[in-house]
Amino acid sequence: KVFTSALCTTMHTPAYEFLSGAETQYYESPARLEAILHYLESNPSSFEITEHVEDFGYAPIQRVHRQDFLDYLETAYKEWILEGGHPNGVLPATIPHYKVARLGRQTPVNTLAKAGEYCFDLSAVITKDTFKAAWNAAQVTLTATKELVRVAAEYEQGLVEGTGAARSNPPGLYALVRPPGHHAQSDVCGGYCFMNNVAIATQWLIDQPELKRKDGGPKKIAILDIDFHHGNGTQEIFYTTSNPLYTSLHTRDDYPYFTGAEVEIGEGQGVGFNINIPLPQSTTDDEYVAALEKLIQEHVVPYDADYIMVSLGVDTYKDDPIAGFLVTSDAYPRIGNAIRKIGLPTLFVQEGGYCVEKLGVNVGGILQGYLG
Ligand code: Q9C
Ligand code: ZN
Repeated sequence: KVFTSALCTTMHTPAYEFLSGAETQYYESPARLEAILHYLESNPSSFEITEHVEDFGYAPIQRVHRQDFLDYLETAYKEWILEGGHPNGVLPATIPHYKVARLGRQTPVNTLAKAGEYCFDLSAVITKDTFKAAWNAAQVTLTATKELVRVAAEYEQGLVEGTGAARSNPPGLYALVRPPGHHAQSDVCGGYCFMNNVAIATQWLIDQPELKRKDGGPKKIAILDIDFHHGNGTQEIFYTTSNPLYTSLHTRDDYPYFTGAEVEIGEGQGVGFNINIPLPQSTTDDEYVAALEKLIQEHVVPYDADYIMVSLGVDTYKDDPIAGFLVTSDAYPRIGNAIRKIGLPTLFVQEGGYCVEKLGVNVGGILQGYLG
């Protein structure tokens, strides 16, 4: 079952961004979602699409993001325009680089300064409706997560009574959303991401009082981040906790450049619950699938989670315009199948992937591979 919303394609449409200093089209575009939706709609036997979105309000978002950051996201564009900013949207001019910040780290005086405080790069343009778009993506993801709880309970019941799906056919749902989330930290946006959809949904699952493991503790979640880029946002949000487990396959030789090393293992209670597996540029199908299977066997399965959250990026694809792996469309069903073999109820949440012509078949390939 696929959860999405028309608002994902109508809201938040910056015209351009900067890549290697040059002005280019904004790659994180509505056309991405339209392409995926079109593919899924053309395979109605596999996918049921719903635009039903529940309103979970502000609380689950506030559990993950700082209020001053959220206030900034909500008000930045209006203030930016009043201050004479360009209508394309808010981007920082000065980011408090740590070498400068050690001299002084004063309170930002206007929106251009706040942009540096709350945004870490030049690829998260805030437009008139960016806050609403990010809010909507979070709500769609939460709606799908609530449904995951329901189908997971049915699945468990079926396993116990031996009536339902076998362990080899765990339920899977998909939140088809934009803007993506995994680069958004608790108090800073970047990398096309404003609110961290996967983190918000994961924390919501952990917070549900009626959802308990047999030992009485909260449900355990393993996050599997298969976007080409490292999910610095999700890592930061959960860096000091043992639930969820964050795992990521990505390259260290590209954006966001400064995070994603294997030595980033977590802190305090979180030590051992942050797993980064960097892969070289030009990684191929077999190399990628082997790394994924190893990650699953060595880290995800032993964690003994109740649910899997997949940060589903297909910017691993060989022709992605901003990435550098050599993964072909043949690999995506294999990736989906490897995730299915974990045997746990899974929510796939859309992150990156910018080769619009192949997004449908690649995302669809993962989902079909999961369904078996
Ligand atoms: N030379 C996601 O896939 N700019 N974000 C990259 C590369 C930002 C990617 C510049 C890329 C962000 C969700
Ligand atoms: Zn990405």
